[in-house]
Amino acid sequence: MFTIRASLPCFSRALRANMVQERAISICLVCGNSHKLASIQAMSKFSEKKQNSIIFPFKDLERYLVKNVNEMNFQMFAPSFEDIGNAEQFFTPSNKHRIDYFTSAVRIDHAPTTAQPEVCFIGRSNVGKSSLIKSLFSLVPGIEVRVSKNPGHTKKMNFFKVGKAFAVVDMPGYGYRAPSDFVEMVESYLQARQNLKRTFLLLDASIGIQEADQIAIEMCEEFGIPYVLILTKIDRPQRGNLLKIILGVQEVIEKQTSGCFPQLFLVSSLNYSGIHLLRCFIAHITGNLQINEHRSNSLRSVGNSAKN
Ligand SMILES: Nc1nc2c(ncn2[C@@H]2O[C@H](COP(=O)(O)OP(=O)(O)OP(=O)(O)O)[C@@H](O)[C@H]2O)c(=O)[nH]1
Ligand SMILES: [Mg+2]
Repeated sequence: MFTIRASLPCFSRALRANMVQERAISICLVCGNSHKLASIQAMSKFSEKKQNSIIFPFKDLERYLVKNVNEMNFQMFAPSFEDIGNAEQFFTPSNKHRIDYFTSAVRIDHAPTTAQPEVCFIGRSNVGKSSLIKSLFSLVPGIEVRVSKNPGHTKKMNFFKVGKAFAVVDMPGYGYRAPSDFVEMVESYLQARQNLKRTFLLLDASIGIQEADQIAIEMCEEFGIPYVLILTKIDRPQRGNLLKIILGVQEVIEKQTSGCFPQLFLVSSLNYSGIHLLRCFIAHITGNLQINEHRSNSLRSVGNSAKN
């Protein structure tokens, strides 16, 4: 059986060398005050160009791509502004649509039995999983998603309920300071969870695919689960480096994967780049949002190639 654990010692050394030595400060960020870019409505104050570059971060970069790069895969999921606005309602709480932290589990048999479709976020510790979920839920006053500068902060599988529409699971990270029961917890979840619609595997935009990430990709392939790669913290690298990383990851997707969605998603939880698009994607793949027919065709063809 595949295991991430085999790579941990060497991964841990590499990561430790790269880590900024920071003291253990745990930050609990409570999303009470909405960021000026958190909602489509709030963004309407900004120019169309700015809105476009926040919603479709790849659009800002495509003019720098050399001509022989196939841009198709970068734009497979390209909903309209209207679709994106419609998706936002699923991330906006109301009396009839409550969005909140639900429960935590350290074993698959302790996970809640829910019928709703579920999506989960996996990746190296510190890659930004909890921060991304916090940004997705930034329109929910008082919801608590804990993020930390310290790797290995999230120790359990944390379940968030999004009304009756779907559930979101924040996973512990692999690599440095991963919980000792990580493999048993996460692998069993990924293999056994019947309502798991999509797994989002996060990669750091400044680093790209590391050895442990490669193993995680192979794990998703072996399990036959549909998954999507996301580059996090795209606010950090310089444009040239970001493009290099994007092309490298895209090449891995094309050449080494079959269950991975062809389009790489780019996000920054700091400035909301790509967050609205990802909300729309989640609403769509959980079966809550219909989008333009010709676009959803390309999605369906991908869904067919993997467990859905
Ligand atoms: N600049 C920048 N920093 C980010 C971004 N996303 C997360 N961070 C920072 O990265 C650090 C780790 O974030 P978390 O969201 O806790 O990472 P995680 O993947 O949940 O980590 P574990 O729970 O330890 O596995 C924190 O200091 C965040 O503020 C981003 O988009 N841009
Ligand atoms: Mg976390």
